[in-house]
Amino acid sequence: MATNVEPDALSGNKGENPRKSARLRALIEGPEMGFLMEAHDGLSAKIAQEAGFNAVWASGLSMSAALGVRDSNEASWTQVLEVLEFMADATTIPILMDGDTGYGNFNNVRRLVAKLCQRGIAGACIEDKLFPKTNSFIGHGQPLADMEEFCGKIKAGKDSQTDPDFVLVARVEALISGWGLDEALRRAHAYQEAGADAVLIHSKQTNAAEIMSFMREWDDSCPVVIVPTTYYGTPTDQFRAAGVNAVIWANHSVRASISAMRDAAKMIFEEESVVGLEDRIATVKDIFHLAGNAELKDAEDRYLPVDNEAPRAIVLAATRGSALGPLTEDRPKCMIEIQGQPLLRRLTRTLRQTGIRDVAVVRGYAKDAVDLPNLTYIDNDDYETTGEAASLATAMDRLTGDTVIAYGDIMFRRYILDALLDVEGDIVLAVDGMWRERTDRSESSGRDLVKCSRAFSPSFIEDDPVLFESIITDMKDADENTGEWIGIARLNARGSELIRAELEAMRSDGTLQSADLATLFARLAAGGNAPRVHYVAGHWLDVNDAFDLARARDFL
Ligand code: SPV
Ligand code: MG
Repeated sequence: MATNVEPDALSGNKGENPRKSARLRALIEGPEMGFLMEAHDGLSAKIAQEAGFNAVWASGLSMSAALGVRDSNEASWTQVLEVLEFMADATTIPILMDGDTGYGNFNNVRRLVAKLCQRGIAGACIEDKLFPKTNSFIGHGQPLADMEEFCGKIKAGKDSQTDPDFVLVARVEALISGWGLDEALRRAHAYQEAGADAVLIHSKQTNAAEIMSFMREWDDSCPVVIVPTTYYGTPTDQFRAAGVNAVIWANHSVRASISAMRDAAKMIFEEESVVGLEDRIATVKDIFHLAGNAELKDAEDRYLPVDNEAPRAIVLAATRGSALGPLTEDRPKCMIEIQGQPLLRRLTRTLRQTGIRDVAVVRGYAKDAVDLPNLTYIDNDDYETTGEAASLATAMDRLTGDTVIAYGDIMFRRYILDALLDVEGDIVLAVDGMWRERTDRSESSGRDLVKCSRAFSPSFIEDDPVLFESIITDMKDADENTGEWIGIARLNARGSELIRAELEAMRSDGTLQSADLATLFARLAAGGNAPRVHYVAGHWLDVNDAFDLARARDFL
């Protein structure tokens, strides 16, 4: 990889200016006290950025914990590098890496710094202890590195950076190891003179007294960074007043996640259910949002070849379904869950199983509640005053080539669509020849009943095409040639063209607004372009009321 390439270009965040390293430098050197939030993987780094932080602390303790190992260099530096790369790809804010002791001597630091620059990591912090390191909060009086040897590491690191703004922070452990303030100051000065861009003065006291003493004595020859993990009770304004340049919240993300994961696992284990948990944890949709799935969908549209052979689908889902009462107060009926999954998801899955990838949904009532991923949405904002034909007209641009039109409130066995796709004809409608059995029981009686050129019989063989003739508007006209259109139509390129033309004609003569689709088909039939009928015998349903909902559950 070339040096100084912004790795987050991979996730679409191209050409951030100024570079991350320059932004980290400004955060540490600037007049305001800056903050860095701990992260330990791509997700926690994103969450730190989402919260508003301008920089990430890639904590050794937290990355180790997240990998299930100890903060004792048990994860190799290249394994840590891999974690850092995910974090950098996932965010646009700079990352200061916890480089522990530099993973060896000056030579290891050279290679580490060069690699970090290559991967777009803005800076590293190395500490004056011995490899393999031990976390500063463990034990007492850990041995310190020889000061001269550590200065050599700093020089080697600075000489190896290929990014001019890369920030090398030297961490002074003298206070933690019990060497006292004078040794801490002596080392801090030596490290600054060796080329460190900032010093991190660490303390494990439960109050900020020794940090404040250090700040009083410090001559400001380079910025100072602190980590108030144990002296968290001190208000940050006191650090500001003392001249601290940056504060690291070093492990709070991993600690928060440990508590949350523990609670969730315990509850699920004990209750053998997630019911009590569901409302308290992030949704799966939130995961998609954090992962940037919308960007991937856009990229698919830009880069994946369009399969012109595969039919597309338009799902009409603008109506509320008021007969379902409170169930459709905050969502249209297509989003009502049938055994845990919205009707629309079940429908789109059936469409996809037959090879239809490109699915557009016309929304209207409570449109924000219709938000399943990987669908294209078209809005009919006049849904209250318009009907199905007007909804379809909002998707006019997509009425090209092979297209399936479906109501958003239906469920059907997949074979029905498979067969429909195979029937020849410009416009083919799936019509239930056994409609009487249905309408005897359902309140939807009489809706979408159509007169066909021949009657259905169970032993029916579609040799001669059956054609759509007219709509039944009065039940007394129903006879043996009557069937119920189930709400699925298949068009080929010519069929799409015919429908487009008819919709335009309806727009011109003022009938578009209130017409339903059966009226559209009747107009086509009257004009000599009768849709073909493909008879089915049940194995589908639509959801209009509570009775239908019960049937839908049985249907599964
Ligand atoms: C880390 O976060 O890994 C640190 C800070 O090095 S501390 O744990 O306080 O040493
Ligand atoms: Mg550490």
